[in-house]
Amino acid sequence: MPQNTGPKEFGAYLDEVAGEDELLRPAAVVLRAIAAAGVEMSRLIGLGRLGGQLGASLGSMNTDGDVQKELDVVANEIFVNTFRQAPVAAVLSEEMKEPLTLDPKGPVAIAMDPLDGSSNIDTNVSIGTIFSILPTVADANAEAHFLQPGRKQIAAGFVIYGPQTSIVLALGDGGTQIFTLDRRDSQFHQAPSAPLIAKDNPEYAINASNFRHWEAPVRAFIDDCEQGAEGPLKREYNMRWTGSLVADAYRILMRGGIFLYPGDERAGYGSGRLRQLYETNPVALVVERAAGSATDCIRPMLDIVPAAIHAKVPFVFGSPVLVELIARYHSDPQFSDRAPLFGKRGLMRR
Ligand code: FDP
Repeated sequence: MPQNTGPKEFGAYLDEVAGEDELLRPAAVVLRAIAAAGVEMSRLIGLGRLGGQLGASLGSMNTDGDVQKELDVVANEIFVNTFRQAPVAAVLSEEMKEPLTLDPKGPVAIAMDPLDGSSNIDTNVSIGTIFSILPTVADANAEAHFLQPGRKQIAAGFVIYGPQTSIVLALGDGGTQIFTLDRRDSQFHQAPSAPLIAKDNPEYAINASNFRHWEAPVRAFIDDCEQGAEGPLKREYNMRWTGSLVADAYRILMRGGIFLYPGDERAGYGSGRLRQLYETNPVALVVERAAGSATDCIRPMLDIVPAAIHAKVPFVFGSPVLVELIARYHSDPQFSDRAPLFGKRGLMRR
């Protein structure tokens, strides 16, 4: 790890961390492209409705069956075009059914969600671009580059377009760093300190409207959080759900807590809603590198071999104490069994 010699401009940081490494150097080229496209996206999103109907539905669907918004498609074009100038073998995007081969000899492949949180475009809530850079697999087809566990990521993170536009980045062996766009010079500058996720903070984020669809351990955990100091967890919990993964992830980087998008019983939600290659894996890497934990409720997210390029996976991340607690709700019946025996612990509410 290079010595931290103080806040840096994004490009200078990339040069320092990448050095002469044969994979980090091309990754750095891709990251510069992401930063440039991020400036363009930030400007476009900042115009809001002055820029046209960016949140308007196009009537088409993405790979997941979500209705595509104009900004989803524009974002995809902006990023794919910028990668054409970079040493990228293939791009996988939420907006494209198949990976797109660019430079077959390129040493890296990139998976991305060009516009995450698109249901929030019109609401002026932070949205983002999530990216994951992987080394290519020799003599393999484009899909094989992406079907590697998240631990293989050379770099990953997200650009968040909010009151501040920032890049949250984990590169190489370095920790997670944040670079904020200075709109005066259109450059990203390193934040004075790296984010460090609090070991514990009783604040949870989950779409609680799905309570009745969740599996028993998740219902039990949220039930216990809601009971506060009078319940078995014996402390007050706070709840925050932005409904935009990058915004919820950024908050957790800043002050800890736990995020959950578990599998549930709704059709198509057996493994939750979030896609492994361009949502959970990159967020898991920045979370782990900032001293947090990330799992599928039980297994470390970064160790899970993706089942398919657009596979979904249950996702839990945040303060290690809370991520461990949700695993115990899954493994130890004392935590999750609401049978009368356990009712004696005062866990029965419904
Ligand atoms: P969106 O559909 O607005 O793009 O994966 C996409 C995502 O948002 C995440 O950003 C967010 O965490 C989640 O879906 C919200 O899901 P719910 O609508 O089920 O709450």
